Amino acid sequence: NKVGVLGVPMDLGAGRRGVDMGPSAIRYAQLHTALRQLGYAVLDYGDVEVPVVETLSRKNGRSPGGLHHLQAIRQACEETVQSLKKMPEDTFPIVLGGDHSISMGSITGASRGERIGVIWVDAHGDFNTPETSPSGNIHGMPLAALCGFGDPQLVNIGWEGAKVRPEDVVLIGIRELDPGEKLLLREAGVTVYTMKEVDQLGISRIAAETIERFRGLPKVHVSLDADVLDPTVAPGVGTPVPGGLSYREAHLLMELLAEAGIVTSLDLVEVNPILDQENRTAEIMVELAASLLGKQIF
Ligand code: DIR
Ligand code: MN
Ligand code: MN
Ligand code: MN
Repeated sequence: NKVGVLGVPMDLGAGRRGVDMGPSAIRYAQLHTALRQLGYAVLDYGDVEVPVVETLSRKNGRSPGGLHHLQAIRQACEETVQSLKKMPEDTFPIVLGGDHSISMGSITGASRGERIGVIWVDAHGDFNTPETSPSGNIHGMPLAALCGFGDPQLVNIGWEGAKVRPEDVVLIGIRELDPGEKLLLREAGVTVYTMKEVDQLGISRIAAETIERFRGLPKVHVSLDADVLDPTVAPGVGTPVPGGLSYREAHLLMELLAEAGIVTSLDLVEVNPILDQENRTAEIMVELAASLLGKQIF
């Protein structure tokens, strides 16, 4: 019953500053205490080194297909893979972002080269390639890169090639997709539960279908983007989109996944303390992590 915490104070993949403070905010919201109360031995592995944006050359010259801060992000993700290797096999890794580009490192590292199912809980698909991205921001691309689409420098983080099969991906809470990203998701055959499906089917049915799909896989990763929550619940995010998961829907999803006992690693990403109200968003992320790791009301 061991948890390993690793911070990746990265904001180079996002369009706004501030998510680099996410790991501090989440630790300040007492992640360690919450998990220890559940009986886990929690070991903190510190933070991966991420360069300060002011030390980097301006935007790496974004031209059509250009990506902001590609080299620095790639390097930090490589280091994330290495840090996760240092955690013992029986440790459940929790990686604290940072913007969502860190998941190229966390999921690669957490997979340890085995087949891994990914539950991507987000307002956005993060399935852009340099060609489909309207922004050039890499936090809109990590899931595509993990599936083998996009810039080879992102696809080949850790080792060469795709880390995740598109049929082993489930997106939940989606409500904003770019046009090219939408086409690529369809072509790749990724399962997408938009907010329409959340409203129509309910989160418990979605959880059941996801559990059914992933049961039997050696690894299952939950990548939780704070902006999946409704902005009234989680205001501390850089790209808020109205109409998100309620507080209870998010908890119920985590509680049902915990009950199934299938999840082997977790990211908590895109918490922006500058835009937050008294660290509420980080606190909710800690509560959701506790639910995913077995906290029960009764
Ligand atoms: C948009 C925003 N799809 C982009 N993505 C965000 O820039 O690619 N992802 N905010 O979390
Ligand atoms: Mn995201
Ligand atoms: Mn998002
Ligand atoms: Mn984002």
